[in-house]
Amino acid sequence: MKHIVLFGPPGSGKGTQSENIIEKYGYGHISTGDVLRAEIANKTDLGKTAKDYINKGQLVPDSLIIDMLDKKLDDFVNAQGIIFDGFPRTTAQAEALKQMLQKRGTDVSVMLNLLVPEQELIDRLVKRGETSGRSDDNLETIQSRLNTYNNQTAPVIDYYKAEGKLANIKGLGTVSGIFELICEHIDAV
Ligand code: B4P
Repeated sequence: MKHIVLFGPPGSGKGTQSENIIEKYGYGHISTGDVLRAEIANKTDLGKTAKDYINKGQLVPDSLIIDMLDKKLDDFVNAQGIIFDGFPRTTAQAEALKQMLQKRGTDVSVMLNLLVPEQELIDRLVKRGETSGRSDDNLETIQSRLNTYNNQTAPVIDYYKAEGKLANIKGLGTVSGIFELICEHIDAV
């Protein structure tokens, strides 16, 4: 089973490219952002807690995310592969993922790191904010999300580099062109 970590700053195309990967490869998909938004919509305890962090552009605490993910993994025991979209976002989450997969006799196959210049990220997210209805797609929260990414999430790149699993991908260009690069890496593992 292939385990693909789809990584990058907010707006880098993780959600967008996940859809393409699912369509072509039929892999299972875990987007922690989507799961949290569903929890918020359903007004669960987790959703109520997560809402405040998301609206401030901060990360939801590791312990909540890790528990949530551990349960979710059991949905995909028969999948040919799993895409982790937006997870891990801290080195503690990366370490937890390693342990969760080890417990199931497996490991991360590759980390695909989408590289996109910061101004492009801001432009994409502001544009998405015009129609998405997402409470975190406004300029102030976008700036905060980018700071959070630089301070807490970017170190995850070194974690996977040290494991020999980092693949950098230019995330600027057409969605289909970027998807071709992604496929080359998925097919190579
Ligand atoms: P996410 O839902 O993961 O949101 P995101 O990082 O903004 O990326 P997303 O996948 O939505 O956007 P994409 O790049 O595809 O997280 C939201 C929040 O949840 C976080 O801020 C955090 O608070 C919380 N959270 C989630 N996971 C967590 C975790 N593990 N730990 C703690 N907290 C967590 O697309 C952006 C836009 O760009 C789209 O409009 C798209 O159409 C466009 N686009 C994509 N590719 C393009 C291209 N090549 N050219 C032009 N536009 C493109």
